[in-house]
Amino acid sequence: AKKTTPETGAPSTAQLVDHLIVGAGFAGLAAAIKLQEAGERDFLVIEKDSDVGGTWHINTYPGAECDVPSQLYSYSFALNPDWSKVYSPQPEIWDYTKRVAEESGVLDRFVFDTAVVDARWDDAAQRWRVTTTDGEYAARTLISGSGGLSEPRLPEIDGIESFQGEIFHSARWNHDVDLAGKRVAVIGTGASAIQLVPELQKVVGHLGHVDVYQRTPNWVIPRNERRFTRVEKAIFRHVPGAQRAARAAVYALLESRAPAFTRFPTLLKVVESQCKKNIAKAIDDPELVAKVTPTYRAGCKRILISNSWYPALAADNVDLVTDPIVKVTGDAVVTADGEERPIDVLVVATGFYVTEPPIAQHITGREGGTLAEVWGEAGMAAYKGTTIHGFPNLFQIVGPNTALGHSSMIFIIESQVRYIVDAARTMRREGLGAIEPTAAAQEQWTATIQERMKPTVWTTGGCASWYLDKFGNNTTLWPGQTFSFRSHLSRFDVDRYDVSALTPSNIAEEAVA
Ligand code: N01
Repeated sequence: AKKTTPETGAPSTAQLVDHLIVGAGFAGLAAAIKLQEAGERDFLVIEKDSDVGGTWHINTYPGAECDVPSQLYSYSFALNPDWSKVYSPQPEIWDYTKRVAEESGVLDRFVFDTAVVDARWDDAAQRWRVTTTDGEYAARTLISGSGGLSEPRLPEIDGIESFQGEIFHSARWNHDVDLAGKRVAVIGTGASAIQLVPELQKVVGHLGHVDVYQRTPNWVIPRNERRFTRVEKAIFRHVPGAQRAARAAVYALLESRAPAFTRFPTLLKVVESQCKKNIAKAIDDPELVAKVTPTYRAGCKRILISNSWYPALAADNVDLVTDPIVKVTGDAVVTADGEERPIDVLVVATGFYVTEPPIAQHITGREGGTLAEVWGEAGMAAYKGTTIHGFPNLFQIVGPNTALGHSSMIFIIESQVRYIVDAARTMRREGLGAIEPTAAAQEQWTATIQERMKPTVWTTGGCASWYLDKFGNNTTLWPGQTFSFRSHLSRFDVDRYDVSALTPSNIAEEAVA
């Protein structure tokens, strides 16, 4: 990786760069590759961790796999004929991102183990002044691919800091802890927990025990899992168009489900009956059946897929605890019914900061307020989920209302990256130093989205979820088909932006650099 700071201290001047990309996950990597292809070669990628892969590098808990079919969970420009299974395991996805990064020839512009400390828009220079843990940059555009689900949220539970055993979050798995024979508590029953508990149940063995603390049950449908055969892989590799056709079929199937989430939530009853069958197959105990059966509409929270979750809960060495946790002591979890369950290890699978993304605290816009302050007052909002009024030349990949409950985020990421690359081209062609969506454009976009949220299952389904912010607005999901998102972002619509020409002094600054 390129070093920008002498070993002995900070540089006297910031490094000028056209595009500074934050994050080396699927989003940042796609931005780097596509900017390079477009001839925008002056970019750097800043990554706080030690490798590419983002969430697929960090989340190494046992059982970590993708719940989107592998055919769709890859870049359209780098299909992978070698996926081992219908749903890929985490190590394979991480390897894929490493391979794509290497083969695309962008890796020499990645700066690892470096975090953004502060990013401020300098209106006079028409640049982002960015301070990192390893040097300073002055960037024409700031492209944030820092991830929607990247900062672990630890539960606020009385006494949790006094726990004397090992404690870790699902997204920061401590592989040094030998779990065989241990008494382990898992707090949370979301997408991460349902993958890790069945593995944990096996690892602790008959001498160990797992207590799973559930606040809200999820709808969990069967996972249509199988390995790809050698013949299939050979066809994907050698028959032109075969893998693209398989991918298109998966895409069409997933898209056909979108209207049930957005316009016709009663259709999701079908999912509920699938899930109830999934429960009945694995669990006999009527009390446990009642505990795991949700009372809200399927889809209101993310629908989960697993064949091993219910069997794990029914196992002899697992207890599902639904009494609310009141406190954690030095060696036990205490629930409202007065039960105290002793444990050696505490795993918190309690999710992420989503509607208050931590990167927003570090980004200061044209008016001097941080993005966290602006979003804290009114909720997250961005024009087309990507650009933000008051924050010129900032592009947020996986920004507000871009996440999906039904399909692959990589499709969304590629749509946003196309828009960003077109913006960069437009700026260069038209000699623009700054672009910023007008307040009216952003307000109109946000109002339309919030209107479209009204009939969706996320609003009407009768659950509390991380999709909703403190005002009760869904500022995370895209309320429609993914192809309509792509079509909205098919070209950079400069007419919805306030623009300013590159100033002569700034052109001179570039010439010197
Ligand atoms: O986190 P979550 P996650 N006391 O926020 C509970 C993606 N993902 O890491 O439902 C007790 O969904 C909380 O309870 P409740 C995917 O998009 C993808 O599991 O809020 N419990 C919930 O059960 C997913 O949606 C894959 O009542 C507390 C759990 O903790 C997203 O990541 C795999 C609590 C948190 O669930 C997040 O999933 C894994 C407290 N104080 C994740 N606080 C793929 O396969 C929270 N909870 C691609």
